[in-house]
Amino acid sequence: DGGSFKSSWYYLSTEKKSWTESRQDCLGRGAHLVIINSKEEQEFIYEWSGCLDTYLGFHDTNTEGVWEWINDGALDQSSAPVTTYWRDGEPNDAHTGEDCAHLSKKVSDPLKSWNDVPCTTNIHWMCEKTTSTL
Ligand code: 2F8
Ligand code: CA
Repeated sequence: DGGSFKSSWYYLSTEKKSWTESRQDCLGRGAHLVIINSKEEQEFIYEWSGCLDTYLGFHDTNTEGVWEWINDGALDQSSAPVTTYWRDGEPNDAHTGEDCAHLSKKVSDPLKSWNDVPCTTNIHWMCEKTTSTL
C-alpha cells in the first residue's frame, strides 16, 4: 500500500550483533528485522538510523545472488517489492562471501545506501512491527 511505514513501530539496537542474532533479537521482541516496502520507508529508515549502520531483513543466504526478504511472520513481508537501494558497486559478495544486507551511512544518497557484508559481521540492527503484528 506504500504507506505502511507510517503505522510501523521501529526499534534501533544499542548493541552490535551478527545478522542471525539480530534476526533472533527481533523475533524475541515480537518483531522482525526491517523490511523496506517503499521509497518513503527507505528514506524514513535512513534518517531514523542516525549515524549507525544497521542490518535489514534482506539476504541471499539461500541462493547466492538471489536476494530475498525474510519471512518472519508479518503480513506485508511476502508482498515486499523487489525495489532495492544498493550503494554503487553493491552487492559485490566481497571477501569470502557477503550474504546479508545492511543500511550503510557512509553514503550521500539515501536511495543508494545498502551494502552486503558477511552475515557474521557484528553491527547494529533495526526491528519493525507493522500494523498487522502490533
Ligand atoms: O565498499 C566496498 C566494500 O567495503 C568493505 O570491504 C572492504 C565492505 N566490507 C565490510 O563492511 C565487512 C564490503 O562489503 C564493501 O563491498
Ligand atoms: Ca559488499
